[in-house]
Amino acid sequence: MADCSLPQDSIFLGFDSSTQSFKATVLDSNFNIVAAELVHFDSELPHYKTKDGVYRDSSVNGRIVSPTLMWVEAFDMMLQKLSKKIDFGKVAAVSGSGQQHGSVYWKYGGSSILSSLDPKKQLVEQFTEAFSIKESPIWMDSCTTEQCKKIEEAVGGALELSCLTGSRAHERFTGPQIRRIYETQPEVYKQTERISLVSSFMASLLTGSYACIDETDGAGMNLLDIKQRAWSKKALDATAPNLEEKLGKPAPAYAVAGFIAPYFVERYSFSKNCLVIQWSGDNPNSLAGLTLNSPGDLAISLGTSDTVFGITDEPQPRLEGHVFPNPVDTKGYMVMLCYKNGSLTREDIRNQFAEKSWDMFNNYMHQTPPLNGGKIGFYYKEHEILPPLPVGVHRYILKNFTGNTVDDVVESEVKEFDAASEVRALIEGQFLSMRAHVERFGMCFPPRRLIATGGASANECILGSLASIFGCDIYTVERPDSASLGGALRAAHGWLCNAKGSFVPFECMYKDKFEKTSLNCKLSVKAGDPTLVSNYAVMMQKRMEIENRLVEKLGRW
Ligand code: ADP
Ligand code: XUL
Repeated sequence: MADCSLPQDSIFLGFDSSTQSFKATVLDSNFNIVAAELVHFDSELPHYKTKDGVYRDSSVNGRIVSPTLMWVEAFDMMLQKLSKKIDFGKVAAVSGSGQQHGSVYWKYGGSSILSSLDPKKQLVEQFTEAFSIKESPIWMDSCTTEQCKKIEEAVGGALELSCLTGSRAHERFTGPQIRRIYETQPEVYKQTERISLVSSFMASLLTGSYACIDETDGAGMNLLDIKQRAWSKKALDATAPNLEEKLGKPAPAYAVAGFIAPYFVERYSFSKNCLVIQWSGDNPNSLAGLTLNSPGDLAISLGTSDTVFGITDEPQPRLEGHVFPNPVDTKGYMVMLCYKNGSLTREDIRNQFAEKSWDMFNNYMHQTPPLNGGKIGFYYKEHEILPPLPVGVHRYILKNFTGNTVDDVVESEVKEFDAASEVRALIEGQFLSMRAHVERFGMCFPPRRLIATGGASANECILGSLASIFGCDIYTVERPDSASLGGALRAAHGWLCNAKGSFVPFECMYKDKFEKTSLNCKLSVKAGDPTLVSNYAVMMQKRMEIENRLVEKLGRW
């Protein structure tokens, strides 16, 4: 095994530019967390007037964007906060995560702004004129159904696109978003010098030049041939003209994007040798941070979105779910499911029924029995991705439900539940849907280990329900912010690959000392009762029948 040690006195910095906040995790060379920070968009940058970090445009159905400059100002604020906690001069490498699919549109001249930053000024002052579009479309957006249909048609169908790029066309994916901009604002498209993802955008700020889109986050665009790890001409042609020149070349996630720009050396005393490693998506970086390296492991991220992901060597792209190149290997793939109604929908039900208190929410969970007396619900505060259903709530009571068979079980639709049942119906509904789609997508079930992460993974009561439905032990890591942790870990990996002159296996960095590091997963909740797991299987079957009917009746596709 190669010597994979890192310089002893150095530290590695990982960021996460996510939906509601900008986060950072700092690792020492033994992979222990030495600092963590957060900038919350709504409360700490109130002048942008975002709600949950976004604008919901009431004039265009489904349009959801974030002000690009807010991310830049959050970065300024983060660096200020971190400067009080760590010595930037010790940072050997920096990398990070961006919320996936979100895009930034640089105006012609953007590259010269990047390369001539004045260290006496904040970043935000210098980027006011850098973008051709000031509001970045983000992953919550769903206004591109028409563009999705046209792109699928142009490449020979939804499954064809999925086999090529890892996903059928999805409204939030960057290709359909770009096509919509080209169709509705051709002049703006023409004035755009470069299109970045949130991830490559942040890397561009750090290097002072346009950074590449990494191969994994690039697969969230409906533009990348996932087997070749290169742009697909067919997909590019189906999207917009002259697109390849606006995207630049994709790069492996472990590659060096460049040295940190002089701006950061002069203003924050970073070393001029500090390397910027390509940034990637938040889910891919979570996979890295949770050190998921066995096909039997699954992770569930309970952040603004809920996602389920794992790795595989033999992906089978389908009409639902996503396949991305493995972010920490040169071969292999990451598979993922994504739900839009995650934490914000849980918060909404908590606010309506549990006096805005997680404690009361948890009390309701304790007061109600597993299986909720046959009460099930579908809660879509936002247009859902999986399945593609519009905003709405659907509640049912299952009659003759014993948990042994679906025969004779009939559902009747009801308008409301009592508060406690509402809370349980939401949580059970979210996890039953995950279990059903994990099985349908061919991900490993039951998983060998299930690792929970993201904001809501701090809630053991929610994790208890997850353990009962999936029937396996639930693990967590030291902090719920695995995306910035993964960014820091990938920074170390990129530094090492650069020092060795070629790719080195990711796990070689921490293998011998894993248990002594902040990467170590700990058992958080024990697996539930096996009888309950099979009762939930019956409920799940019934739930999927209803879901399929809802999709037939109301689905967008
Ligand atoms: P993102 O990275 O997508 O911006 P996070 O992973 O930081 O999101 O998660 C933020 C969410 O975590 C909040 O919207 C909040 O609802 C949820 N959260 C935080 N604490 C709890 C808790 N104790 N129980 C349930 N959810 C929680
Ligand atoms: C993944 C997705 C979200 C975003 C925001 O496909 O849309 O999980 O990455 O976190």
